[in-house]
Amino acid sequence: MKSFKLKRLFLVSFVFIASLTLFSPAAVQAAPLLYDDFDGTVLDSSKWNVIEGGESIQLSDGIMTMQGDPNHKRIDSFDSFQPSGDTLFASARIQLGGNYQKFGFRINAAEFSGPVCGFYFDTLENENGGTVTALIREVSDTDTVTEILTVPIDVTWNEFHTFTIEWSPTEIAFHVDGVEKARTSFVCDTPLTVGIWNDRPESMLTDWVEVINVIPVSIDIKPGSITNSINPRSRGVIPVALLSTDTFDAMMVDPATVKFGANGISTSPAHFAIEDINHDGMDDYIFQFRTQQTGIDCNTESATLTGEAADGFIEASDSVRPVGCQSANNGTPPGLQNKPDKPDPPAFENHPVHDSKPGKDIHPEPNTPGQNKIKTESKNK
Ligand SMILES: [Ca+2]
Ligand SMILES: [Ca+2]
Ligand SMILES: [Ca+2]
Repeated sequence: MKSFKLKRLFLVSFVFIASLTLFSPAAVQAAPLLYDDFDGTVLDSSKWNVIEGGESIQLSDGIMTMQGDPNHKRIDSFDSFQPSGDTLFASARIQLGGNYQKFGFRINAAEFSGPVCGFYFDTLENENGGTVTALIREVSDTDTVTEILTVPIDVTWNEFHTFTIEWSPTEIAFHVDGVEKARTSFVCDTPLTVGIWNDRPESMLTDWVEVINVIPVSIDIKPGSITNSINPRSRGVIPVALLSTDTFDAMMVDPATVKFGANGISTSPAHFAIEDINHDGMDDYIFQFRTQQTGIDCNTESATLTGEAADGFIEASDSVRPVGCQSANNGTPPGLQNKPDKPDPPAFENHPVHDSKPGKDIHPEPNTPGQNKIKTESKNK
């Protein structure tokens, strides 16, 4: 009898999950605005305009090498780009080998006259090598060059790194290997090309270049909690809601492309479900990510969700507050180590969810240790 009921429950659950799977949005592929993996034997002349030194540019095994002589070698994208509400991300996987090697939007703004801007990574001339500088330069009507940002960043040369420039309508940020290194408010409203430049005999190798458009979306880490306390040592999962709005339908996102994390690390969801999390009449996604795989540590202040939708890539961040990080013997009374978080609702335990690994049960992240302690203590008094 009991076994029959269990079997029936299992069957009902299976049908429900199967039907959810059937009605999940079809896999969508967001197309980059520019992508070149440098496969082939010659530079793709539909994507790149060789400004100087074309004879020094070679393609082999999926790598573009700029080498040869001390003259300028430079290619610019034929397309120019400009963020319009969304944010542009220009990335390249590059191996630097010498001074004066550059990647970015309108490399060397200084050589243009009139009001133009340029932002790029530049190895500059330096004595020691191994530093790339995040640069923003603006040239005025009177050809005056203003340096908006100059931030040296240590990198190892003769190794591949991923350099990314994040260009929103109001800010520019520089990332190396997924970690943000510099950010400043800066408005540049001219469409710009993406360029690669090598001005020295040392080789500069590029594995790929990509420019993508990212639609800003809204997420809620730990729905129901404002502080979003997370214990980085937890073996549980972190619930993250991807919310629909009047201008964005979360259902257009392919859940298979969603990732979440911090500090250059990200992970795919262990579970997901469709539910109107904020009760506004529009379906949202609720994802659960294994805490241990998110890269969130005791110094993390925010975490980011990324994914692909039908008409572009999505990205959103929300704050996190690491808890349970202080050692037990640091002199702080345990109850004062963490302010009590607003109690989280039992949330998603009662809702059917997709499970990428059937049979494995993952418990939602328990309340923070500080919170439990305070509750227990007040009960005992
Ligand atoms: Ca390649
Ligand atoms: Ca929250
Ligand atoms: Ca909703």
